[in-house]
Amino acid sequence: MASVLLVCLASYLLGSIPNGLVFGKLIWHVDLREYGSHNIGATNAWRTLGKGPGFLIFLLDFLKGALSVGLAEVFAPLPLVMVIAGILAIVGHSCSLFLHFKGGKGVATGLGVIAMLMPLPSLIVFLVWLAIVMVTKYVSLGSCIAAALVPILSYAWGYPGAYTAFGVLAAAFIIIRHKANIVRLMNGTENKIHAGHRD
Ligand code: NKO
Repeated sequence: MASVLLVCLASYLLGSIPNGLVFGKLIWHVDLREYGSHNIGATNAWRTLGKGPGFLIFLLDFLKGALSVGLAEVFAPLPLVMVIAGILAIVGHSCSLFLHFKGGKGVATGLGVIAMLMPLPSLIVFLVWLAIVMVTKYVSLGSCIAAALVPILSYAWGYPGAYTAFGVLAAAFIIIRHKANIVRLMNGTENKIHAGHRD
């Protein structure tokens, strides 16, 4: 029981680390919350700081999700604990202990979680995201559709019910976090992705 609680705490704390904000300020002296979409995620780092910074923030946020599930796999290897660790990492990223419970949208961290839980579906989810972003240039659209695909693929692959339930919850959470993006998509005012623009 103690190990379950420790894994949960560690996952929330890991998720809470605001990589985009910390590294943006530390290395590039830029507060991502003041530019572009005002989000602290990899997309806004790419948009505001450039491709390298965007990729770095993606990798660090991805690792938060992957590490959280990895910790559960080692110290409390039950499907339910693994998905709770994943959810807590995503929630930590979006409702960070260090940012007055504000934060990002949970996409890169979510990909880190599903990479551990369901490697092959996560690769498909990533490829679908990539295709949508390359064709439409709307990252938010790719993220919402890719997230919605997670519970469907989990179910189709026959993963434990807890994984599919995780997929439903995580997808709903991520889509809700994209509310402002969805409004902009419907108005035709959503930003198309291009690297290194500070506006
Ligand atoms: O700045 O509001 P913005 O335009 O930045 O950003 C919208 C964007 C926010 O997300 C990010 C992270 C981008 C990471 C890209 C690689 C991940 C692609 C895989 C997506 C599928 C994840 C679903 C996980 C569900 C559990 O959307």
